[in-house]
Amino acid sequence: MADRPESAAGQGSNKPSLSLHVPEPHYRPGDAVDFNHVDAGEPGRDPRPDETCDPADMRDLAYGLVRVLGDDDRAHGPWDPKLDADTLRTMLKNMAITRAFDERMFRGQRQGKTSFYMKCTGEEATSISAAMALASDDMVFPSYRQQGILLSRGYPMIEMINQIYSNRGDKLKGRQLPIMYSSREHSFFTISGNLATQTPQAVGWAMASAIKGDSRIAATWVGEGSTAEGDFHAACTFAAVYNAPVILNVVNNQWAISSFSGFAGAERTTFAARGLGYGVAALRVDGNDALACYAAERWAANRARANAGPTLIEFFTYRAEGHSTSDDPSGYRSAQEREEWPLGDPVMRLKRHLIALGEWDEERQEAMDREAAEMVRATTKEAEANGILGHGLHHPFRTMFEDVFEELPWHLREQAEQAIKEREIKFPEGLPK
Ligand SMILES: Cc1ncc(C[n+]2csc(CCOP(=O)(O)OP(=O)(O)O)c2C)c(N)n1
Ligand SMILES: [Mg+2]
Repeated sequence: MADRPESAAGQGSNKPSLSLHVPEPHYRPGDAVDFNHVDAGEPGRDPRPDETCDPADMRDLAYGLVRVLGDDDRAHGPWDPKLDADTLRTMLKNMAITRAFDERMFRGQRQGKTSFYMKCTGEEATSISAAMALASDDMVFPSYRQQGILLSRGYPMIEMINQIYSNRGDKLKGRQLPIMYSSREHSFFTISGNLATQTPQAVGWAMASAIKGDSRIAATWVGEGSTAEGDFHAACTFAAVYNAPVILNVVNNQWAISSFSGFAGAERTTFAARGLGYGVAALRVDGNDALACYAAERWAANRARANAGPTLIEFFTYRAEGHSTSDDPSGYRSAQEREEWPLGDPVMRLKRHLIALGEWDEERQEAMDREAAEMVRATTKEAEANGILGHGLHHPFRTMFEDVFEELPWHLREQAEQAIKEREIKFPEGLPK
């Protein structure tokens, strides 16, 4: 205590001096990892209340863990969504395509074809299985790790790659960071780099849908770290007050770049429990269990459609890879975490479930993975014909200022003129190749 500054009360005071708690992750690089502190519970254990349940009557579900798939690869308990084999195979395929896409785009960044990429490895169920439980025209407000939703909704992969390469085919004309897609046709709201802004937007959209007497609901995805943003709390308040038909999905992958979830409050309570304080129904779900993710999202969608209110779902999962291509997790966390993580891999668990049902086998899995990789490879080649990021501007410079306002406001007109003048001064001989 010698290095502590003297308290305001001065030396000799017998009042206890105040101190703060600074969270520290369980493991750092090189540490041996055991996840004994994670209480995964038994699959099939948690009850499934009626969708119109009062949030106060389902409090325990904010502290439990809804799980369906057991170690025996069978579905257990009341949350089993009882999906047919075709739907399960489609889900598995969407996951395989997403994983193959992530692999290829990550490599593309390393090869200098784009500046940035973010994988969702290990978290595929939280977006793909969840989104499959929604109607295809329900409006989604994703963060940057839900590429699986677009791929599941049939958005053309080439459009995604064009956007990542900011090339001639990029519908967003190179004005967004790579991976920040947007598709009105697929009810996929433009991704924003400003964390958590999508949460009040989703609630507002859901409120507007209800005001118009529409039947479409909204769902948003936000990382656990981002729930520390004020926007998330404004979203919860509005959702609760107006009983908005919205689902707030919190993807707790336990890391926010190099900050572990403790900095967003994970040491104190669960992320699902945040909902209870607002009077919002809350579920805590095994995010690596595709069936549980589907079942929870469907429960919340049914609730919203019945005008029974919003739901906050915490998907408990693990970010298996780095935050992005700009990150190196070996600098701040133990490499053993990924291997020791007790809830496994969502793709492998779903695969084994289908095999246990007699509806799948290793040969078909291998063929599907090969096909997915080949499809991504061919589409990448096709997109590369439109150019790659490193090869200069693919859209005229002035387009940077267009398409947001119907008429360019005066301050942007001034900015545009200034920017063009600066470029003329910098490159009097014309732009470099
Ligand atoms: C308002 C704001 N603050 C900080 C950042 C920088 N930033 C980008 S991603 C990120 C981590 C977010 O972690 P989390 O919400 O857990 O999502 P995850 O990346 O784990 O999916 C941070 C701090 C930002 N983009 N916006
Ligand atoms: Mg996170």
